[in-house]
Amino acid sequence: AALDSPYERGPDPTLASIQAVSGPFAVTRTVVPAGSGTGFNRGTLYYPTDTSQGTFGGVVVIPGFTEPESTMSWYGPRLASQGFVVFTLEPNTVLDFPDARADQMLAALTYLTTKSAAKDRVDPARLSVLGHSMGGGATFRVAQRKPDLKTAVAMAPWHTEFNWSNVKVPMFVFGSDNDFIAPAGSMASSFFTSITPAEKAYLLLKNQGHMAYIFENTTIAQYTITWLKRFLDDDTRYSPFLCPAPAASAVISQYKDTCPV
Ligand code: 9J3
Repeated sequence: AALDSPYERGPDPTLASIQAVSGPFAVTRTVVPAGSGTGFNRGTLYYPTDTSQGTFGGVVVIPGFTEPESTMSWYGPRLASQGFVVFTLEPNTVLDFPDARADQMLAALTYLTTKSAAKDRVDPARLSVLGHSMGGGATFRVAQRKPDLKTAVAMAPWHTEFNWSNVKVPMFVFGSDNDFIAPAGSMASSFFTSITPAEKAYLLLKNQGHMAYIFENTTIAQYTITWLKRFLDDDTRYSPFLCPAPAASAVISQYKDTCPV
């Protein structure tokens, strides 16, 4: 197909390709030891080995309260194999609150684009963040503090602030219908309602709890990949997988959007 976006990467998507455990790109994994940069702890880079298609969008990933990096490791190969440079982080301490995690993600974005082993493979103008729980709260803070982010993905976000009306970054927000730690009604849904980008979407997982996001899950992967493709790569080949919005199903309790995306 003709390239509608200069940032399109990989073949035309199908439902099978966005649900697949691995995408079309072979992936390299590189450990980033503590002390590699300032403002964050340590982490792991996952990036496509293919250097023939230009740069890729970059995504910094952080887990939630008490969770080590490993709880979010599954996003590394899953996203990178679709054509993204992914940097999963170990928080400075697993007890850090959301705003401390936001500081770490911002520092990690700078490291990723200026010093990391993937710095020549990532486009510094196309960056995103993704986080679970307190990492999801951190994701809202990063979107607020870095309005030139192309997009951000928050999963069962937890924060003590509820009004994010000055966030203009297109965000995808996940909630879980059985979350008693960061209840979706008061957190994910409220935060989602408050943000004011032109485009945003909210997916309430059905029969899932707070920890759903630390386990490999087709629905979570599918919508994360599709949203990142659409907003980090400006790849409208993925729009039909977002709009019209998916109906409620065995895995989706509710979906809210601003279609057309
Ligand atoms: O990151 C999270 O799982 C936040 C939920 C939490 O345990 O908050 C308690 C202060």
